[in-house]
Amino acid sequence: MTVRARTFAAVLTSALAVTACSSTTQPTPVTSDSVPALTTEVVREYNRDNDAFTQGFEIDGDILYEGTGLEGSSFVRRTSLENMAELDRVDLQSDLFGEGITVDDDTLWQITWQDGVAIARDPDTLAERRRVSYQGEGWGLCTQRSEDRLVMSDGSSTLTFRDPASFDAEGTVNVTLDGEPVEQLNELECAEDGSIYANVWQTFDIMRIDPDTGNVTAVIDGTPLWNSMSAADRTGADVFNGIAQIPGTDRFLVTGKFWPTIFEVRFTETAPVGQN
Ligand SMILES: [Ca+2]
Repeated sequence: MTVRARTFAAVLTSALAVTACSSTTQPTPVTSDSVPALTTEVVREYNRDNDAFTQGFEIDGDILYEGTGLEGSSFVRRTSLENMAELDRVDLQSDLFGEGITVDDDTLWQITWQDGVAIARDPDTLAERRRVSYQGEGWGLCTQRSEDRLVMSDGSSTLTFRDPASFDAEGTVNVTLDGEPVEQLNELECAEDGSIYANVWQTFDIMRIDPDTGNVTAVIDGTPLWNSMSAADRTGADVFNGIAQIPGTDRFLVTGKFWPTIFEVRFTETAPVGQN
């Protein structure tokens, strides 16, 4: 595993071992008086194998697309939303570390962490069509159809807009909360309401972002999802990562790296009685 992959798991593993499931050493949720604090209302849970180091998570039609990471074990796959059965899987060449994925019409883009390579694939077969190169690191990726652009994160507070055909950079926006940069933006979701949702690496926070200003408009705390998993399910699980809006709904699928659970959630101001 890489340093990046190892850190969170080591922190949480040691925290859980020492404190016997105390939450005191878990990442502290970011709070702000200026934006709503949202939580996760769980609608449904899906169990699955914990073999996915989830980096990219997106739904197109009735297909859940997922890209995973780590050198030597990165893959991209298509899963049926109806029954969560895996339909197709293609491994990345072993020296590439997969990161975010997104589908723009007839192209699935898959980026890589430090390889500077973006791969364009056929979304129906996952077959590789071509590659382009880019500068810097690749973390998260999503498609803003209304703006005809891709949005990409690189581990900093900057989001880069890209042409969906050429992958050329067309501008950036700096993401801030109360005027302060929000670093380590990871997996992205371009939501139907125009917002961009972003996991923040090594936390249970999801930021809702206005892509025109970069302002965070809400902070979502996913800690209850982690706390709801059994100790066995947490074993080997890594950071919270992966957000995919279910088209036409206010619901999202969220998960984490090597998590054995996908949670179908709404982001709500307060969890209803009996939830979380
Ligand atoms: Ca996504």
